[in-house]
Amino acid sequence: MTVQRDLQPIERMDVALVERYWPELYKRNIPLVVTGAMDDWVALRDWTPDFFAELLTGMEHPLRATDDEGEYAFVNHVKRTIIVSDYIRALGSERLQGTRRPFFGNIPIQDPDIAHWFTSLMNDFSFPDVAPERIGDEVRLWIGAQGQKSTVHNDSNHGFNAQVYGRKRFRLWSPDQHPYIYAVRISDDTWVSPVDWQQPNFEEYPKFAQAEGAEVILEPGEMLYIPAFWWHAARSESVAINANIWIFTPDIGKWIQ
Ligand SMILES: O=C(O)CCC(=O)C(=O)O
Repeated sequence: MTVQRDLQPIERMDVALVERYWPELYKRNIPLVVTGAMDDWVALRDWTPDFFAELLTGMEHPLRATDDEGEYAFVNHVKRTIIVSDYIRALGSERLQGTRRPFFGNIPIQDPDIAHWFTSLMNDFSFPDVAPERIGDEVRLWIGAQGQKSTVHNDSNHGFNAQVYGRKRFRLWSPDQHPYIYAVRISDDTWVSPVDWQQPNFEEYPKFAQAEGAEVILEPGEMLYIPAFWWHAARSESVAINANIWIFTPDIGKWIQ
């Protein structure tokens, strides 16, 4: 039987050290669990499913029809418009047999088309003060049910993903693990893997067994630093609310293979 390599833990570091030693950490190019960065976040106290169900009353939004990103990318490329507050209220309920929910995730809350829904939240969080050379950033909101999962992909920017509510499992692989990931390019700058990283089919993807990954389950108040081009995937272990920031710097190009 093929067995996956052991997963490595991810180093933890207080935000004060992350901010102080950022240039060195940046050069090291490894993920970190950043602690203490959310101690003052109003979001950590206030953001719950009920809070968002109330805040987003009246919002309708087109979403992927499945909260399994692998299924969306490779099987069922469909979106449908949902009433967001109904979706949020149903997050804790059982899924109907054999069905998946949509996913109110990857929501660009500064996008002018929807920003008015989120104006009152903008002082509820602040991400670490790093990357002074940044040429832009983007904050996104993710509210999903237990079992929501993203597929293995990478981003051409640095990311900090903050666990605001519930728990989320993150698996990461360094860029040099690319030969074992089977990533395919599905758009200009999006590379994703068809491998189900939680239940890999080693007959179809035998090299995935050699991939050396690291894993953490983020608890509320913890934040994960994902360096640019690190392969990563996530799964909600409970109803989960996350906010993340993508930081763009001039030195990052595109992933090219
Ligand atoms: O939460 C997820 O499902 C994916 C998060 C992610 O890809 C990111 O933070 O860059």
